[in-house]
Amino acid sequence: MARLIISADGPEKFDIWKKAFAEVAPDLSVLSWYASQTRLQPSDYVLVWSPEADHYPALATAKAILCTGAGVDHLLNAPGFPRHIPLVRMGGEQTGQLMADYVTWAAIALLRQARTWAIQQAEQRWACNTIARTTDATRIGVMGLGHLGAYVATHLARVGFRVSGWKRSPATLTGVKVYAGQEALPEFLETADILVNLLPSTPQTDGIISEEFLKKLPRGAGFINVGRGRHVVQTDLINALNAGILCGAVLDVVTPEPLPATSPLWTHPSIIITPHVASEASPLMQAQYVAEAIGQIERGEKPALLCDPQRGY
Ligand code: OXD
Repeated sequence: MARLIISADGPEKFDIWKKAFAEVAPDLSVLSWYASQTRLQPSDYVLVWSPEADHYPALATAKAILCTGAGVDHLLNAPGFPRHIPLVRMGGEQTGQLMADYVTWAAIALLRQARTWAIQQAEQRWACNTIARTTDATRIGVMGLGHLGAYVATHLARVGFRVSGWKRSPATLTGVKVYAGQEALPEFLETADILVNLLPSTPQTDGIISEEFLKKLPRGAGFINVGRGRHVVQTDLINALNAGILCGAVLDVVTPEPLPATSPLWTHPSIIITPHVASEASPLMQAQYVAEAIGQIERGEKPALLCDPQRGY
């Protein structure tokens, strides 16, 4: 029987995880990382989010590490993290659906300038900002067409947006015009009334969203960040909003997290902030995904979201 040691979310959440795994994978033996009797064996799987550095030597003896995050940059970039151990990112149907729902909400919030309504409500002020911008007349560009990006882009196309996507290598996606490679990036940006960032965080992509970059979008475009805060040069984003280069931004990820109370992002009249909550699937759905990935590894198959440490995601 395969064993899964849970370190994710600390000792307090272990019972929730245990119950979820008991429901979807009763054959899996589930133990807490924090129980004094738990000793990691080389055939063990470990579920983590952001383990302490002093966990790394033990993690280096696991059969595979599974992460509750869709992004694993925080692990791959951490000095001493055992990059040689197979590492699987979070995925699954519900993770994709939640992200697609979030981005749809954020895009419509940008179209209708929902931030203005929230400000007016806080001030108890009735002022009509009727804006006749519709989904079918809006071009939305999804940057990063990995597991989540592809899910989001096809969903937005079903909702009625005019959708394009950008990735490093060519691909086909139903209802989505795909731009591939560095040379196609300017054209992709020129045609995005709303830009959605879903790139992985790597040394090549960190800081990519600068004022210069945002100027390549149609003037007054909207921006949604569900990738990483590190992708964005924060002062450039604020400058772009203040200069009308962007009409608004919805940020689920920022740097640092949690965002300090002193950050100007909190109070900017064109920014909506959410606390990195776009796509966290329920423990049951995450458990199901993890159990499936473990099953695949046990059968000698390769899980679809197995990381390539060289690539960085
Ligand atoms: C992430 C996540 O990796 O929320 O950002 O899953």
